[in-house]
Amino acid sequence: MNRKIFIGDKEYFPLISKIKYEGAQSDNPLAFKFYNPEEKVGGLTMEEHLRFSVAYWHSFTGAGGDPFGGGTISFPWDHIEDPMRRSFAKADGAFEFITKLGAPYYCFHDVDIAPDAESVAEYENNLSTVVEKLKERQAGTGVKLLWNTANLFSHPRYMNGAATNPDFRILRRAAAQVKVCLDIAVELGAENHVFWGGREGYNMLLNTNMKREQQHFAEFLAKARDYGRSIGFKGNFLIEPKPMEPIKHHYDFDAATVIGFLREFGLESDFKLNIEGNHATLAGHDFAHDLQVAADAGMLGSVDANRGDDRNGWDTDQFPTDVYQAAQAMLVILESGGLNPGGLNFDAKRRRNSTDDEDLFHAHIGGMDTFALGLKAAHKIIEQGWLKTYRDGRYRTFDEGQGAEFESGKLSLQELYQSAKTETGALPLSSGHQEMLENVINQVLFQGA
Ligand code: XUL
Ligand code: CO
Repeated sequence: MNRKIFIGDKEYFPLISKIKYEGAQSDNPLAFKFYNPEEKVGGLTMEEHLRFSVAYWHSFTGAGGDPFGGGTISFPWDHIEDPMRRSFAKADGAFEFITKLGAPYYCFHDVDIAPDAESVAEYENNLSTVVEKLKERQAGTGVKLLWNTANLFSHPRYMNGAATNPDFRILRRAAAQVKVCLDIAVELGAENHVFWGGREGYNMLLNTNMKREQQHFAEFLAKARDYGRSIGFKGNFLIEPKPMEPIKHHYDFDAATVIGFLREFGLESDFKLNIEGNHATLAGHDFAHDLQVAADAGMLGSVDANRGDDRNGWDTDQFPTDVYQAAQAMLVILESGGLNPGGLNFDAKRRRNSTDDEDLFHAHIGGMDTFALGLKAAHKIIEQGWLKTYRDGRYRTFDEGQGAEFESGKLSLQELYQSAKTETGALPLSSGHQEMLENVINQVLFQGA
């Protein structure tokens, strides 16, 4: 058996071969226990449902630095001094990893794939050179681009924001970056394009004209939309909500805030949401809550699949391992019709003490197995139908009589008052049966145990 996967002229992860599905009984840590890409769940295979994506920044660029210490993780291309040659090697290593893992998609920021530069011309030149390479690698491996995005938050020039910067010259520089990134999206066939407003917001209100900044933000997004459509970008534009970090208050606070913003500025038909688990929890919501808010508005575009730590309020970007959370997330996703053309992007990083190459594989294998279990559980719950029947039943008083009249707008407050007045005695208390539902979810998850 030839276990080598050479993407370029060198194998970067020679100790690891293609990750296979071996089933729940396997004791091989480098095998899937639950994610079987070809297995059908309902009408689609797991691969088609889950549409996994690897994040270039965490997996091939982030070395594990934190505010208290530098990087701990080394990559096989670190020793290459020339930045362009290093980017090429990184691309080869990335495609080798993604191919060995068997993820169908990847995502990147502009400056993850190529060296940044002060001048737009040099920046564009660096990117387009690496993009040629990525295009070849996509064609050679079949790995596709789920989304790309412009990093409008790392460079010092963006310290006061990009599209919401009080200095027009910074906004204009950010616009140039987005223009280049949209050209790349078309060139590489990206299925979505993400905007994460990492520094779009404020650190203090005293120096901020919030209204003006938000108008600028909307205008910036509208012009990006117009340009993208004019060059033939057909995918979804996605806004990724996050309440805070790196700055005190982000304008894209959570799903509900972003939906209100998009509707206020007439952007709701081109923009959808990219919901990230750890961003939802940072905003004080369950992951499933923000997914549901987006889904209810018809704006659930894609998902950054990760989790935080229950006992702190940081964006720890951990790989998802919690099957309860994954099952609840998949329930919302399946009920809303699935993710396509979005996907499940692992915006997640291994811990900085997970320093072996193998750890990068373990992290992704765990995330993929977790969502495979979540998918199966959610599908079973939907197939059994009891949850929907139960949930619908709670609203049965709105299905007929005055409840139905109220729903269709036919009852005035005066009529509600008159009718309520005819009631005598205490109204019934209807149980929400919370523990019963929790018990049935356990039963679905562990039926085979
Ligand atoms: C940061 C974050 C970003 C976006 C893309 O918290 O989630 O990586 O996903 O810019
Ligand atoms: Co993210």
